[in-house]
Amino acid sequence: MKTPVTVLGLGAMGTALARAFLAAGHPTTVWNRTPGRSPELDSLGATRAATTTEAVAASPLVVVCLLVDATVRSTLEGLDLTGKTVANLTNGTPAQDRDTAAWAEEAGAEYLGGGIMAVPAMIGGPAAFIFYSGSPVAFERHEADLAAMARPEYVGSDPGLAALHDIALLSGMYGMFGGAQHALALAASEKVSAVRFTEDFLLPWLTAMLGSLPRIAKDLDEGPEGPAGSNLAMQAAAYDNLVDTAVDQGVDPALLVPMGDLLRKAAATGHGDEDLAALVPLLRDGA
Ligand code: FVH
Repeated sequence: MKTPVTVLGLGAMGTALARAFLAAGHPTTVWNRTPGRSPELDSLGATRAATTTEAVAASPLVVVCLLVDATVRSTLEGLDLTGKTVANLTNGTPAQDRDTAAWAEEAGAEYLGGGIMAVPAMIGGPAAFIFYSGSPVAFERHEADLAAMARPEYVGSDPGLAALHDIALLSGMYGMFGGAQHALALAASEKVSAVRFTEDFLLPWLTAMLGSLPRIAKDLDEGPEGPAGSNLAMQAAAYDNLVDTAVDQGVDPALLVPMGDLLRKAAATGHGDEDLAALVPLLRDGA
């Protein structure tokens, strides 16, 4: 028999997680603040708990997927978590996860912080993965159970590390989408078809540029291998044209400006002949 699991929170993501557990044959108890949400789970075999006490009592593994960290704390407040593994997949900061871990352990639980790298439709599919950090014992005990939702990636015993990985990837994603949205606004300023621009040019270009990420990472870990192919002094000089074009076309340059400032700072502080990897230490400690 598969491990019984409880899912607290039946928003879009919690519902997808509960569905995945049911599909994998786990006895699944669900609870949501607003009763009756996601009625399709009933016909799939979920057991609805009327209270959080009932929900937590039903399973050794309690997966929490609520709106924000404060919601998690108010939902779990006062519950006896003795002997439970709490896998908190709610988006939060590393500091919030460390605090919530200490608090949950005080209430008797073993705690795993989590970061879901998927949208609901991807849950249970091959591209989805979830970062975990915190109790190594709890992770080892439940790794196979957690795999029903998405590939589990354990990143360390510090409960804040999963959130750090999650937030780092989301930061990269928003930078990427911000850049793409700016490009689309420029294209739209001359009534260029968004579909053609995206499919024929933007996507292939961004895909090709993403191919340089491993080289940037290697430069960071091991130091630059050779002279920069696209030095930062050149990039800083050319970057003014990006901002000027945005202004000329009536597009808000707000998303572009900080990168220009950083490139100029790099050039002004002796990194002009280096490659993009040199921006990472500048961002981290201004060096
Ligand atoms: N959906 C996504 O694409 C992303 C993918 C990556 C991970 N995130 C994070 O997952 C958490 C839940 O997100 P969600 O998509 O399920 O969000 P909603 O559909 O808006 O559902 C929110 C649930 O939270 C419950 N809730 C809100 N406030 C309270 C409260 N004060 N007390 C108890 N529960 C609360 C809400 O309940 P109800 O409104 O139905 O009563 C939903 O169950 C989130 O951290 C994402 O960042 C999703």
